[in-house]
Amino acid sequence: MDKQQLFDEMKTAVLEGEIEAAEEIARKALEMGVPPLECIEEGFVAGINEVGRLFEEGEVFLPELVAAAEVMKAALAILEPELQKQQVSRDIPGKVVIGTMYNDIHDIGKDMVASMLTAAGFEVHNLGVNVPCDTFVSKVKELKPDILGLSALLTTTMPEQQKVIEALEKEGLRQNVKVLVGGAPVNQDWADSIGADGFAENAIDAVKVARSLVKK
Ligand code: B12
Repeated sequence: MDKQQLFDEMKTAVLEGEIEAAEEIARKALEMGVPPLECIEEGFVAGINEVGRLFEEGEVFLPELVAAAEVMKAALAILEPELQKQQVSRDIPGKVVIGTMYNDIHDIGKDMVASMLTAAGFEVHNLGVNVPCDTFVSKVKELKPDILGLSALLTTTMPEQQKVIEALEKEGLRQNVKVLVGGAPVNQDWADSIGADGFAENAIDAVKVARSLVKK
């Protein structure tokens, strides 16, 4: 079986909500020496993006979306430890606090960012999902991170990113921390308009941007 066939099977497993098939193919890919990041990006993420497209077009519904997300999580549970093993670096470039905005429960992408940052050596504190603005602020006070990562997957939760930035300003904490925003509906224009310090489109770019933010 070649790599493309493996990736196609991963995509199919996500589309069909097949957890066991996904786990099996993820393990097989690792045994064959396929880099875990390639499996995530070319196989599983491709699958979930396709599910998102079908959902938008009204061809699949919430239960399928939930099933696809569960498959994705099961596959990531196998692939991410390998990713971290392969990429661990010794220096600690900085401390990151990351979470998904209030009223938003999407965490697959945010956890990938957290995982890639951990793999790149950052000390990462993952606050989870549905994080209220006050919690972000109090964690910045308590943990004094170099970077605060804010993830929004819904257009309705993007304004929460702005709210957190404003709250940090109000508390006199804004100068102490770089704010990095992301999530599918977020873009550079939005990041600029709310006064964020950085935006990244995916987990790989997130590491690049995070590195450049801690250098500044
Ligand atoms: C899986 C999924 C779900 C799962 C989430 C499971 C989970 N544990 O995360 C479930 C089924 C629970 C779900 C629920 C809902 N969902 Co949903 N979901 C998706 C779907 C298909 C995929 C999201 C995903 O995981 N993508 C894969 C990851 C790898 O990509 P990602 O999240 O974009 O993350 C990458 C980047 O954005 C970036 N990134 C992410 N976070 C951060 C943070 C930082 C700091 C940085 C730098 C970068 C970064 O890096 C990541 C890795 O590369 C998307 C469609 C899509 N294609 O986005 C819809 C989607 C986001 N959902 C949508 C909707 C509408 C909903 C619901 C409201 C549905 C409903 N009627 O109930 C609920 C919302 C519940 C809530 N309050 O949050 C809409 C949002 C529309 C909009 N404009 O707001 C979408 C776009 C589907 C659609 N096309 O209509 N969903």
